Amino acid sequence: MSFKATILAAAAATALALPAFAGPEISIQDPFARAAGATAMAGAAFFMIHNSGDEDDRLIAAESDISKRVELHTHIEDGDVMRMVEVEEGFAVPAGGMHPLKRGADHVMFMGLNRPMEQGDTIAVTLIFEKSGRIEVDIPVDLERGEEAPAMSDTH
Ligand SMILES: [Cu+2]
Repeated sequence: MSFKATILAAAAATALALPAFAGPEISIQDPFARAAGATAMAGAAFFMIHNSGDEDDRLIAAESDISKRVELHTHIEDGDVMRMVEVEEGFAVPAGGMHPLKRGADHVMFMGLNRPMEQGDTIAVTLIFEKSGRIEVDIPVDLERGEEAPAMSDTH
């Protein structure tokens, strides 16, 4: 109840501060990346996408020199196993909303690593949005994070 009230108050304050703003307003929060395993040829990045604007947007691609390919992936249930698939249409971020990328769900996938992802490294990633265009993010490698998620996201 009070949490909701806080959000409404924050939204009202933003509207007052930016009366003329129109369009999506994207910010990336709490990013981290990890290798898919100790000797992995792949890795993934996770973060929260916020859209504080008044228009929907969509993450449609990502680029980085960490790997030969960078794809937008999600996990789907295939019988009793989880399988990763590329999401061609990308991830929608509604106006005034957010879209989480997290382990076992939507993520940015690095395939064919050009160098190992070491704890403490930072990976420069360009996120490409349908309307907001290119947004550069420095994503810290944190191999110890997110272990609460099912380990099956490490199996590919
Ligand atoms: Cu993946």
